[in-house]
Amino acid sequence: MPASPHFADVSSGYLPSIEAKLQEYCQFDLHCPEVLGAAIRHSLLAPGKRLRPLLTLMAAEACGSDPGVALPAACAVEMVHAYSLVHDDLPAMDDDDLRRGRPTCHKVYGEANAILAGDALLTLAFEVLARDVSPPKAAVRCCQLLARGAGASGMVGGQVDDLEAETQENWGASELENIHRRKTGAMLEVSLLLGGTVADADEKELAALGRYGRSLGLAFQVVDDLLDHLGDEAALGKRTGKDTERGKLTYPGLLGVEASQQKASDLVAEAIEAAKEFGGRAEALVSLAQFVLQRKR
Ligand code: GRG
Repeated sequence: MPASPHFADVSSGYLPSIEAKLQEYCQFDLHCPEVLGAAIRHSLLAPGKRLRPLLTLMAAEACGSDPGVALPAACAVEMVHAYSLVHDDLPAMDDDDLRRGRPTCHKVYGEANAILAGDALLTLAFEVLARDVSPPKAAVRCCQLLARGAGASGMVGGQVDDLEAETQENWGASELENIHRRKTGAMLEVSLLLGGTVADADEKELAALGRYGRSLGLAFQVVDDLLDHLGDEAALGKRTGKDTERGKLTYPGLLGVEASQQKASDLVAEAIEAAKEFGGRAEALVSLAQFVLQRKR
């Protein structure tokens, strides 16, 4: 597959509007306690890659819409993602000190405030969708899709099984795939479906976005496991090697490094194939898929 030197250029066309809108949504009125606003801003405005909001804008564009129309939905997805990272870093879960190159939310603001900042980010996402997506029918559909992707049968359920996997010695490749399709993949897929929904995509387009998202979501996780295994903490902005330390089920652990790299490459090729449905309008989605394979953070 050809290299993707252009992803930085491609994404720079979308990122400033995402950052500006996230900033705008962090201007709370006087009813928000100062420490809560600070904890939310610490987590949401930290330098993440913004892959999920990028997917939302790029999906809307692939379906023929102005990507700007998808900004509220894109920010809502990033809010849910930020909440999941804050909660995942807590001592009761992954117990991490570093995230996005900064001290984790609970390290700076304490555990109770970190839990509450996560709760507030999750609820803010649905406020944004309900208020800022139009027409109302699209807003309702976006709320439903995001709730399903983030909830018990999606990200939260995947996280529960991921924690459970630490004590299940006979779980293998199919259990691992099942975990990651929900824990990580569901949110990546829903990011695309929200973009398609605000662009009023037809069934065929939504199905192609779903195929792209499912393949990309799993590829993203295989690469995430590889990055944790091969470990460059400075580039990643978080601790590495933790999965192996805890005896977690991972792709390099199960398949080895080379077969995992091949699996990620095959999945990205599948995603790119699905994006062909959109012809030239999916150039950005193709570039993002190549970036996922080559990313170092
Ligand atoms: C706590 C309900 C709950 C769920 C947590 C998303 C998640 C589920 C846990 C995060 C732990 C983790 C490192 C998962 C691997 C894949 C992943 C989601 C990585 C972080 O996403 P990136 O790389 O991060 O897109 P940035 O910081 O760039 O946004």
